[in-house]
Amino acid sequence: MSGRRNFIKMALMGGAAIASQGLKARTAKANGFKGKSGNKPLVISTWNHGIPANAEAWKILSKGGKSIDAVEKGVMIPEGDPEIRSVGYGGYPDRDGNVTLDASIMDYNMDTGAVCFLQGIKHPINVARLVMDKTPHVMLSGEGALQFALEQGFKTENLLTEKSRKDWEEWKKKSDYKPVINIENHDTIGMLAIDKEGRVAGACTTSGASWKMYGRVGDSPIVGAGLFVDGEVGGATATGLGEAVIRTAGSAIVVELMRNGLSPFDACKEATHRIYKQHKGRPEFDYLQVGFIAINKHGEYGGYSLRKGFNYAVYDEKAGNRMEDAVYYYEE
Ligand code: SD4
Repeated sequence: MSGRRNFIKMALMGGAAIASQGLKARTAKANGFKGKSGNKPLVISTWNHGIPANAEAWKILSKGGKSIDAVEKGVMIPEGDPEIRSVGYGGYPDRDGNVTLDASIMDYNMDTGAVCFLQGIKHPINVARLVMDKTPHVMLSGEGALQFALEQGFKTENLLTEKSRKDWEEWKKKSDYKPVINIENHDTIGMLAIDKEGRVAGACTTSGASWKMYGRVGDSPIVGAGLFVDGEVGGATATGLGEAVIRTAGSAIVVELMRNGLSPFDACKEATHRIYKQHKGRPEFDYLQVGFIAINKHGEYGGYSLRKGFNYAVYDEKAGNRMEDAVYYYEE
């Protein structure tokens, strides 16, 4: 695209403001599957740890199992891996050294469950599933979530690994809270799957923003923010700065845009652009990163992020399990 045409396109997108800040708007070339009908089953999930998580989910999907079981089992893999520093066991702690976990799960029929600010339980997604299956509620928090987990037979364990404790000691020397885009303190696992029967389900789990305040809850356990599924349409999940995603009802917006006819890619793109507009000029804008992935009920998928660096894993029968880089809005 010529410089002039590029400028016009940016201006149309509200990109003049971006140009004046020295930021370069991206032309959005769609990625993801955009055909009339996608593949079923299909599973997609955020970041590199999506590959082993997808592989686990695929064991269920490929045998004709339910997407809700696939996403629950899939995200347990990064939750249990101490080398993944942003989810479950081994996750970075808050500024006081506590590992506090958020998770949610949602099925095609509006069944949903979540836990937030949960401590000492390695697999919060299993607790979220039981909130969904066994209680009349949608979300349990903190002490109450822990009490419920213990009643259900879960055991507490120390989730702060030696590595994370050392990193926290190091962080305390400066105590500077400034999330760093795309590095390990920003990679929740969000997973979406559609099974052979066409049922869409999703799960999202994280230790949240590292060095956060004690008690802080992010977008991941909040239905409509970090995760949303409506079986009539599809599902979406988010990664990045939770405050921005909560403020904008991110995943619910993506699903609503798909309901209005947008492809998963275009819906993720539109929601991200909206977040850009709503956050430029805010103090957190400098380190703001947000990424969405989505699938629709036909098995089409897509992903998009504000800044460079977000990727997601896709697994279907045709092409196997692979990574795709999300198209992004701009670069500095
Ligand atoms: C949160 N969205 O708690 C989560 C953190 C995250 O990649 O890393 N997302 O804000």
